[in-house]
Amino acid sequence: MTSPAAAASTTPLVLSTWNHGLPANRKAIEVLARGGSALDAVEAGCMVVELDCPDMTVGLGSRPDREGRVTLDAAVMTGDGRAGCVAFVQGVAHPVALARLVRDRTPHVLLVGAGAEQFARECGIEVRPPALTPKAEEEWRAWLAERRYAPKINIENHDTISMLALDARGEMAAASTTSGLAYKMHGRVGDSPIIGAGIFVDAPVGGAICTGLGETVLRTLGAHLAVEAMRAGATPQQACEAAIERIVARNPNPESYQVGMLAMDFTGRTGAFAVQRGFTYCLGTDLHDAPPRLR
Ligand code: SD4
Repeated sequence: MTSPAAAASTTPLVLSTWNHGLPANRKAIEVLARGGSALDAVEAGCMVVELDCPDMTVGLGSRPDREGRVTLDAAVMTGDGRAGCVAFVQGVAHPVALARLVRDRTPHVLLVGAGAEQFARECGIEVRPPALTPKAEEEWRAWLAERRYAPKINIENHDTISMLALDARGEMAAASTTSGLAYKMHGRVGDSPIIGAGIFVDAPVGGAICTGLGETVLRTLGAHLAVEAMRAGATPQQACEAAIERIVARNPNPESYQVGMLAMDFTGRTGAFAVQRGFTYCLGTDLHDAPPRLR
């Protein structure tokens, strides 16, 4: 079932996860104001955080996995269903740009590891040797002393940048880029680079993006759940709530994890919901707290 074709909004709109969504949104708004596409906007916005992420959860400055390697995941998708994703990539400063090249230049959707790095080199993108920032190295060595793996909610581990934008042509795009979870197993990939899990967009319905403990979202294809709820007539807010409800139903002990969900439809309505308190998101240049499922 497709929702009745309400007129697509042509007022540019940008929605993104966490506090670092603010600089990302500012960049995306600039791109849209110059006539750039929604895809250009989310790519440029994510790149800002890839270069400078004070939370050390996006880009090459991130905390590493338990072997001391920073491995990165990213994805882009447009409303026409075209998508590109990279996972388990090392040494690439802008995985979101590489994901876009997968979408634009290959017949594939997802490239991983050494193959994705080889594709980066073929596109003229530098692949740097493995390295940690001094701060990441110091924290990792301190972690090694105990080797206790306990993801913490809202801090340390959970600060992917995911973005949704609607442009003046009424087109929508989503993107996400992350280092995943700090001290994860080597080879672990989360929801962010998986279409339907971390991001999903489908014209003329809308899009959804997630952040948080990726395993809970992978088990339920969270972003796809929210978009399908909108297709069935839910508002973006109702869609986020329905998707979070399903995630909680399928993943026990919700007090032990966080998932934040954002959605937007083609008329420009938005929604936000999270498992727990503490999920901040940015709509345009405003920072908000998402309502939580657990009060
Ligand atoms: C992951 N969902 O790899 C990502 C992490 C995240 O905010 O969203 N952090 O599981």
